[in-house]
Amino acid sequence: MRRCVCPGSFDPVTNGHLDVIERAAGLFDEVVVAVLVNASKKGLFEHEERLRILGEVCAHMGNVRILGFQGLLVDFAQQNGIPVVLKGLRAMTDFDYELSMAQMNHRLTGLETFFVATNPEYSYLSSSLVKEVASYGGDVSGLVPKVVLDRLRERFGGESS
Ligand code: COD
Repeated sequence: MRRCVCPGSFDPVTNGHLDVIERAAGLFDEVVVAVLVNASKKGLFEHEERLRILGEVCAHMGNVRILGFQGLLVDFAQQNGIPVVLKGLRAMTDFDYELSMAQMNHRLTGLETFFVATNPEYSYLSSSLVKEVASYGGDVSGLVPKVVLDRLRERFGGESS
């Protein structure tokens, strides 16, 4: 069985993340979306809520599982028998950091990293920009799933409906 992991913070999940997960689901038999528990950084959304939202927005993909993880990604991948990380690459600004992580992960356990080029529609999109715009009441519709839009509206109000 061909398996890959799509890791991230997903705070919150955006349509850019979903595009990558959907493409991964078309390429692999099973996709594990691994949601980082970052003890040192408090997210806007609690870890449990990020898991729940991802479960909801990925429910139409029968071969996608959502799991939390902490510690090193290579350890999580090894424990779950996953040989490949699949990531989206947005721009040259992503490249240096993603390349060094891919090389370090390969050195640690042989974990391979595959990249898919971001959909141009989402190439500027990040969770942090979504949070910033929504926090000032800006409109992020079309950039995040409806369930995230609703949560942002509850949190910040504004036009994110
Ligand atoms: N278009 C396409 N892809 C996108 C987009 C977009 N608009 N936005 C995000 N993505 C993809 C990218 O592949 C990105 O890597 C991934 O989604 C996750 O994005 P975020 O922002 O949710 O998550 P990050 O960047 O905070 O996640 C970083 C990891 C959790 C993957 C990383 O820190 C990690 O592996 N941590 C575990 C500890 C570890 O092993 N450290 C050593 C690494 S060598």
